[in-house]
Amino acid sequence: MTTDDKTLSKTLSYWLRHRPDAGGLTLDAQGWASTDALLSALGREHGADFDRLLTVVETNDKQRFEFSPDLEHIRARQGHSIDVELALEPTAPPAQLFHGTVDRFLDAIREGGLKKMRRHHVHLSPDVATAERVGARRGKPVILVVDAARMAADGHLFFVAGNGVWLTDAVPPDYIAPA
Ligand code: HQG
Repeated sequence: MTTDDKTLSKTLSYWLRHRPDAGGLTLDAQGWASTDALLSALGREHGADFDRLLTVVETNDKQRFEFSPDLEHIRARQGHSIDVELALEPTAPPAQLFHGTVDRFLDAIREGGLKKMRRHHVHLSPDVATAERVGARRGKPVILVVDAARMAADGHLFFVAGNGVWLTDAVPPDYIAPA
């Protein structure tokens, strides 16, 4: 991604996950915005057209966004702070999932488990390398292993976003171990 594409991607994240009003957009209950409305806003603020948008969506390092099959709507695949219902089906998770965090949160996580904080779900990674990248956004990454199989057996629901990020409501401390 060029720096410009990165800026565009950050704008998309901001509008489609957190502040659609900042781009003059409205999202439907499943988080979809009109591609045309988005293009108008992007044209105004970034001089970007449909080809640019398509490139940014397709080459996005974490496949954060998706188009509807007819390309008329676009949404963020996960990571919202506003109220959207992604309509994901509960899915059986792999035996283990991983969470990348940093040292300063460990006491609170040991005490209260993983919480969704400002997002709609706790975000978990399918592999250690991905969890390391997530944790590294905040400092030296610390990897936690989540016993997803036992959680699922105990009735906790898991969802997987189209880009492979696993989502769950909360992870109680008992299911968390250091890597
Ligand atoms: C921590 C990015 C204290 C948690 C990434 C994390 C991911 C606690 C932070 C996605 C806690 C929340 C999500 C507790 C959790 N006490 N701290 N009880 N429970 N935390 O950003 O997982 O680039 O909401 O460890 O790549 O870091 O946006 O979650 O450090 O996929 O597409 O509280 O966001 O993707 O931070 O990242 P976040 P996350 P995008």
